[in-house]
Amino acid sequence: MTDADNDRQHQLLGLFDSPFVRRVAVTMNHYGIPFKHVSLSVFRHMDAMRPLNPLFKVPMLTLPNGETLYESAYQLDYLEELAADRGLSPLIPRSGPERRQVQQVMALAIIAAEKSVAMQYERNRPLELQSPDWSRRLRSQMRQAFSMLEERMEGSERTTGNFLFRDRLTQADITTVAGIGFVRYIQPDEWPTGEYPALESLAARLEASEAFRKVPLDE
Ligand SMILES: N[C@@H](CCC(=O)N[C@@H](CS)C(=O)NCC(=O)O)C(=O)O
Repeated sequence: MTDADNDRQHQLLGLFDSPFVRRVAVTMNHYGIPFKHVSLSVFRHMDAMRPLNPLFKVPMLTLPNGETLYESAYQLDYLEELAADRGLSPLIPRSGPERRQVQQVMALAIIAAEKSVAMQYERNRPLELQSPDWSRRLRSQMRQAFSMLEERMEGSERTTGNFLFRDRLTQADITTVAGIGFVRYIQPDEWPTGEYPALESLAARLEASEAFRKVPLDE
């Protein structure tokens, strides 16, 4: 591949330990869309990040035409369009009640991820400024969201489903497993091992897939 070809690739900015960056990366792998990963931290590499992304918000996806997209939901929206153009089966149903249902389970996964990221920010503050009440609230919101996902996954398993929507892999599975990966990697003490067995087995299956293995949390 020449330098010019490389310049025309998609480029994804942000560390894979971010559940938002990782869900976009896994989705690109799933659809077979090559991308260059720019592995910079919004906190530790601010000087290198500034000229690329002065908002210091990741993921940021740069398209081959140079356009930049912020917010993982809009990036996934774009990837769904690309997948449709290529005749690939969608991870988010294109219309109707199925679309809403998948999106609402994705919403649970996003709430779980957002709350765990917020807990991490709280932990990064000086000890004397941290609020135990606030952390407790975030923890209980995160666990509530995971419990609701667990309930859904148990229901699916009862009908021998391997995914949140029976036998169909959707973006709800990818986002959920990216969130679980984040908690277990960054805040292992916050993952209540054994409390969400159906989610744990979903995570084990997906983490073993090529799309996930290609985006290790520590890269
Ligand atoms: N809603 C955003 C959330 C992204 C997000 O919170 N990213 C974190 C990293 S996990 C970040 O950029 N943090 C730096 C900051 O918010 O200043 C998305 O889905 O893209």
